Amino acid sequence: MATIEGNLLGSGLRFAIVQARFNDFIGQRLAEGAQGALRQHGVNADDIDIILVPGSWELPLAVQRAARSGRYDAIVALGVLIRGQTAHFEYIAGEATRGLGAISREADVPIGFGVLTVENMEQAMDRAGVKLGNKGAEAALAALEMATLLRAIGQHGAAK
Ligand code: DLZ
Repeated sequence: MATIEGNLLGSGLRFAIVQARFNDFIGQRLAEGAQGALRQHGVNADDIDIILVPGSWELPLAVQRAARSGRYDAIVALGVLIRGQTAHFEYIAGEATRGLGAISREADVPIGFGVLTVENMEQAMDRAGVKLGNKGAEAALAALEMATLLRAIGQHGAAK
C-alpha cells in the first residue's frame, strides 16, 4: 500500500496568478497573499507571473490559455464577487467556478480557487487578510500542494 501526498516545496516550480481587477482593492490583497505564500515556500520571484483580467467572468478564459501554454506547474485564480454589487452575482460565480474546475481537469493543471463570493465588503476584507486569513494565500498553497502531488503521482513506481 502506498500513500502519495504533495508537499509545500516550491523551488523550481512555475506559477501564474490570474487576478480579476473588479474590486481591485481586495483583489490586490489576495494577490499579495498568494505571492507571499509562494515566495515563503521557495518559489522564485521570476517563476511567478501575474495576469490581470477585467472581472471574475473573464477568469476562465485567461486561466485556460495559461494552463494550455505549458508554462506553468499550477495557476492561482483570484476574484472578488460581492452579492450586493451585481444582479449577475449567481451567474458570474457559477460560471467562474464551473469554468475553472473544467479547465483544471481538461488541461491537467492544478488551479487554486481564490474567488471570494461574499455578501458585502466587510466579509471580503475579512477573507483578504483582516480576520479570516487570506484566501489568496490559501489558494496558492493548495495549488502548490497539488502541483507537487501530480508530480509524485507521476513518479510513483518509477523507481521500483
Ligand atoms: C459587472 C460586474 C459586477 C456588477 N460585479 C462584479 C463583481 O462583484 N466581481 C467581479 O469580479 N466582476 C464583476 N463584474 C464584472 C464581470 O466579471 C465582467 O468583467 C464584466 O461583465 C465584463 O465582461
